[in-house]
Amino acid sequence: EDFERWIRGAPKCELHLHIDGSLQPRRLLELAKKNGVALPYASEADVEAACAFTDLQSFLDLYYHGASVLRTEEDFYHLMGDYLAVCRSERIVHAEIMVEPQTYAPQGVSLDTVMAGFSAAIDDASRGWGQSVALILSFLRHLPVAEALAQLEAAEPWREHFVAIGLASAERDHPPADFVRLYAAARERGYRLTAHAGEEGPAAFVRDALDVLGVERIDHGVRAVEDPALVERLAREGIPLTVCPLSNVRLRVFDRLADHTLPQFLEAGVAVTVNSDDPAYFGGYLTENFLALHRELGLAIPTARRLLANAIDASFLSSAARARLR
Ligand code: ES4
Ligand code: ZN
Repeated sequence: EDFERWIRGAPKCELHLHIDGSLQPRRLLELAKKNGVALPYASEADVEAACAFTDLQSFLDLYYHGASVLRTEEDFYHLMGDYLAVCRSERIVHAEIMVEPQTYAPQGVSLDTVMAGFSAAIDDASRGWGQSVALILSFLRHLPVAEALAQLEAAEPWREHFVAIGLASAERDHPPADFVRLYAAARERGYRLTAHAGEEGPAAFVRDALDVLGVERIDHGVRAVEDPALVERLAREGIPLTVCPLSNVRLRVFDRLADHTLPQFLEAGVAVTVNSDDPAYFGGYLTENFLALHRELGLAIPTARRLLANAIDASFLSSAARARLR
């Protein structure tokens, strides 16, 4: 009761959110109808029933199918606007949001269409209630590095909107080393660097994301526990992990939240943060992730305060902007 009231009111940062993962079932069905995209779901309940995933790939199949309903600038405006309205109501004062242009390319949707809609929604939220947003240009690792490099080039007209690059999608068979050239090019252009690693992939992928790609923070990283020396290194070097508890349970990284290794990382002094990943598909936004940790792992207010502070420190904001959030 106390915890719930406190976490709802506390200012929070979200560092790991795929904008397509915030596509709500109601909006998905509405856009599918409007744009004439056939979906095997007739109701919101049908979509929710399809969210019983067996692994990352079974989720990604639905996720990319879902994102294929987005076609016009207005569609992208609503997608971003819906999520930023959640930020306002949940007191997520700063959000770092992954945008994945390669997801829309098969439908022939240009980056100009995508970014015109997203940037208009962000302008409205920032002028409307002072919402703070940073975008992360995220690449799909199941596609060739040459395509990612071409997309990085194509994003140049929108360069000022992106603070960092990221790497998402199927981790198995797509190791960090495949993307050395992408990360070198992005570093040269002044992007901050993050990547998914150690979600379904092994601890070695976390190490390679650090040593081969040079990332500053790790998305997920939970399988780093399999290598105690690596956990110690994450703590020593202050490498943050953007952990997504409800995502990990839905994608069967852990059978139950009670099995989650977040407490071990905290105990080891790793800068863990809590995030929602794909909240429309995984059963809850950021607040719900904290509430689930409270219920299933006994997360209490002092530790949750540490997690919230970690997220401010781990953000890609300037030091002045981070100081204002503290
Ligand atoms: C993702 Cl949970 C997760 N893992 C990897 N890639 C993703 N894209 C969207 N959600
Ligand atoms: Zn993710």
